Amino acid sequence: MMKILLVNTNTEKFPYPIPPLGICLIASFLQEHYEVSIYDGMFDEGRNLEAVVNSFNPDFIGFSIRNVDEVVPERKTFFLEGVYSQFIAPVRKITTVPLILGGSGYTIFPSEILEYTGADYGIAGEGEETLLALLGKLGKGEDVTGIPNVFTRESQGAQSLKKERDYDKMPWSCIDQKLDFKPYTARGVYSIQTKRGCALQCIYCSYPLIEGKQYRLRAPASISAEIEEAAARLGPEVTFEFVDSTFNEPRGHAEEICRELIRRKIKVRLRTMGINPRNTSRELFSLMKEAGFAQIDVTPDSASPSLIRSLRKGFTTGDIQRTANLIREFDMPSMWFFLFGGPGENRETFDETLSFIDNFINPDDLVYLSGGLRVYPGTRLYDVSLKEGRIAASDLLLHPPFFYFSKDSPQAELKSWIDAACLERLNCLPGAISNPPQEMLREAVALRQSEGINEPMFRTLLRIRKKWKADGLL
Ligand code: B12
Repeated sequence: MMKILLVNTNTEKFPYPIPPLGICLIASFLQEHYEVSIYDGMFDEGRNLEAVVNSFNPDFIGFSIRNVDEVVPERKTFFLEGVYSQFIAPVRKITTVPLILGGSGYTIFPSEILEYTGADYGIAGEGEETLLALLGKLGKGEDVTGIPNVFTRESQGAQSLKKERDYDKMPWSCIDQKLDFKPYTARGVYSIQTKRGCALQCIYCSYPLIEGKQYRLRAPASISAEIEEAAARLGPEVTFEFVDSTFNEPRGHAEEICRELIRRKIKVRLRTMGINPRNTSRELFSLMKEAGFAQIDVTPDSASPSLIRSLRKGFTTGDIQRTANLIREFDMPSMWFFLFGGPGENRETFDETLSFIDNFINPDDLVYLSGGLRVYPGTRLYDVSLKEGRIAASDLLLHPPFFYFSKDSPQAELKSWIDAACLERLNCLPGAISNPPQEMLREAVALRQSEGINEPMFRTLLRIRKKWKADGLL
């Protein structure tokens, strides 16, 4: 059997270390045909990679590239520098076997990243079947040009993020059995996907480019069975996190998953990002609460009617108001995310969103306010930026990233609006502030231990922030 080594190049520990779901799914899929080994760079950060390559002696090496930058205009981190210097360059020095790239970050800039790293091949989009096809051809010494979604330094296969195969038939990731999962359990997240694809049309978003526009759903029974088995292995401390772009799309799927978890009486802690206001209902929140959701992220971006339209969010102000009311009714701890500066943003639209925050959002919930939209090739915002002369067709956009700010909400001004809004509202933070002060974190940890508090960390931090304010410490 030929051998492939899959390398997780993500070393980012913020907001917590993310287990490499993508390569674990690929490993499960390939293991029938290849001897697969995973090198997880999250904690080892490349130190033992050369030794692993020398002892495993693979025929192929795949690198998963997830993050390119932080998507924060104020911060200039370029993750690819580390991906290259800690992982790809040292491996390139000691072996001539084909180096193959893939991952969500890679998929946004396939030719550019291939060029930057000097790797041999890249796969845009989901990796399972395409990698199997590529390895098959490489193993037989056949020509690989023309395989859909495969990039070489000279050519690119027709890009088609279409349905690869019924996603439901894919094997499970079993992440905790594929790598040393212990370090991940400190913050305790087992990542799980309930579908692939995003049919929403938000003008700046890369998700449909990465996953395709067509939903491919996993059966709720299979999702619940995976959670049940993993929970039995990992114990009650582990949180299961849904990593779908939007958990409650298409309507009905999230509800079915919750029903299945409830039916099986699985007692686990769940969280999800990407609750879209469009399909929320009393039934959804009631089921989520009963199934064990301890925390959700809500990502409306704006509450201004004209911005919601300009960003093509696909929901109405009525939808977000209903969502906020339901969140309060069910006391579902939530982190809200707003993104200012899109086409048409001005002081008035900014204030419309602020007044929604003041009137509807639970003050015990955390609200992030960010400014500037990262422009990705292939998005509608890319076309707008080109048309407005903000970027040129020759701009690479990989690095440095370009952020769009409307002409009536320029970067410096928007930052001052956001900073002022956050000073007045204790539950609001600028998106650029990623870490709470160390002292606040220490106090939160101590409080949680002494009082046996089990709420989401952000709620404890908010309580301490309010106490500090009352004590004149802020
Ligand atoms: C869920 C998610 C999060 C969650 C993660 C929760 C969790 N438990 O995992 C949270 C909210 C915490 C988060 C945080 C961040 N995220 Co995020 N996140 C995502 C999201 C929506 C899904 C990722 C995912 O798990 N997909 C499911 C798995 C199965 O897919 P996958 O890993 O991509 O793998 C498939 C393919 O890519 C491919 N593949 C993967 N590896 C390989 C390797 C080879 C060799 C091959 C051939 C193929 C291949 O095959 C796999 C299976 O089909 C993506 C957007 C998206 N739709 O992809 C953004 C995304 C990855 N995030 C992004 C960013 C920037 C971040 C942050 C840096 C943001 C920040 N400022 O905080 C942090 C970094 C966190 C960290 N420690 O790494 C960007 C990265 C692009 C960029 N500009 O850098 C993305 C693409 C969103 C975007 N803005 O466009 N994120």
